[in-house]
Amino acid sequence: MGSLGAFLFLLGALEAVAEICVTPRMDSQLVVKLGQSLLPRMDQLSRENLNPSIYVGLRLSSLQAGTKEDLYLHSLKLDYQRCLLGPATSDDAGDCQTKPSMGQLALYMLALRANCEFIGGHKGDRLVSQLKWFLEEEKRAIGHNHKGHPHTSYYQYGLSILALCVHQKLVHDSVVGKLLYAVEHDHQDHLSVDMVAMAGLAFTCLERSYFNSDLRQRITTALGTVREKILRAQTPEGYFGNVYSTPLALQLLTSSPMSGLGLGAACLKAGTALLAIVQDGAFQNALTISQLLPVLNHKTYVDLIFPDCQAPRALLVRAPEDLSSSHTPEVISVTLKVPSILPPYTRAVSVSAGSSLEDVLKKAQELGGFTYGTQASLSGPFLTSVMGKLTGDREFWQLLQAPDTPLLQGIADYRPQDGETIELRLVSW
Ligand code: B12
Repeated sequence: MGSLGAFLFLLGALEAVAEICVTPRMDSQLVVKLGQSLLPRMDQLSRENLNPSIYVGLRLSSLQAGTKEDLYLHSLKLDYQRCLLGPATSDDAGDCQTKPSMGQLALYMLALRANCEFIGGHKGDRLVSQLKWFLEEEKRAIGHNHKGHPHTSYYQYGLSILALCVHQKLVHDSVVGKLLYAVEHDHQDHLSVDMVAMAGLAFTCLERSYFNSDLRQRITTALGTVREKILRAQTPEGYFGNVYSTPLALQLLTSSPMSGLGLGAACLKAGTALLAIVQDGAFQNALTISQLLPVLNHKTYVDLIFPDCQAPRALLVRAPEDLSSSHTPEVISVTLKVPSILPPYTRAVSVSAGSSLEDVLKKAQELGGFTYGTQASLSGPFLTSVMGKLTGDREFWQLLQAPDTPLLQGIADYRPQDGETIELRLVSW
């Protein structure tokens, strides 16, 4: 081969590499730190705190929590089976007031698969039937003309199809068809990056498993659309959507077999931005960490079709406690604003530096003239009501940094700075 030939060959090879979605390797100590932050969460085995996403994230990571991990799965099994299958006796009612949702059941099924179990037997079959029934209900809510919306979201819809798929359970074409339609007709990008990424992961599983063969062409095309939407949503910093949707977006881009133009460079940029912000401590929330850990181990939820339960994983040990002396905390002032009510509410609240937004809300409530309510979720406490005002259908209390910047974290994780104004705004989604 002449030197020109060699050059062209090299160019071709480089181009081929550039088309694969690879992310830079993260410092293993940083990965361990992320894993360690999940350990205290795994000691909390009450109904409200159990989180199947943590188990899935850990099993697809390069880390393990030893017997704690086994106990966690055991607790998940007891809890989910009791709450979903148990008789609704008065004994149970106290603990199971909130039954797992469709998406939570789907995550539980992913957790079982992450332990290389196939759901089966009488109890397992009932759980599968429940998930299929949930999906049928959602399909009905969307309606035959696609004018309606799922009661939950297309995120949970996709997650549920994915969970059934990795357990090799067939889902009716008409159910998959609703998700395909949503992706195909999302011309104004109403679906968030998280939602399209989850839909894409479900489609990838169906495609790889040769399921829904009559829809094969539409599934392949929709996967192309998903990839394009995600690439188009890349921010100048490199994130796909925002920092917290980037892990799922990368899961999708690394799992889909076909590569698009510029994919390699886009993934490299996203991966580099992600590593830098992880280093800065942006990932504190257990759910977001659980979605990130597989990416750092070059794994995705689609790998749950054939999980590798023998893969070596490093044993996590608890991090030594931080004994740095605590000096008298500085007091900061945060202004809380609720314009969506009558009369509008505004008040400056004093809290110690480093307090969470939830601490600010608590303090405002103690001071009087302000009330709020929350509901536990896998992401932490979700703000459900302000001044007694509950949200209507497809409404939520949005958290913003005034004047108009939506927060990227919930009330328990966000820590306002001195002089900041936080607005709680009732909006439709
Ligand atoms: C759908 C969705 C919503 C919907 C939920 C309503 C519905 N009917 O589904 C709406 C639009 C209301 C919403 C609101 C918010 N969301 Co949201 N949401 C999601 C999404 C796409 C899926 C959640 C889900 O269904 N999970 C699966 C089920 C099985 O888990 P679950 O715990 O049972 O689900 C419930 C909770 O997730 C809760 N919820 C939804 N978002 C958030 C955010 C926080 C912080 C909390 C505590 C709870 C919560 O609603 C779900 C349905 O009940 C995730 C994406 C992701 N990657 O996880 C983002 C996500 C969880 N949301 C996020 C954020 C930031 C918010 C807001 C704080 C935005 C804001 N500035 O106001 C608000 C919450 C404000 C509040 N009132 O407390 C971030 C959280 C990042 C983080 N650091 O933790 C994510 C990861 C999206 C992102 N990429 O930024 N969200």
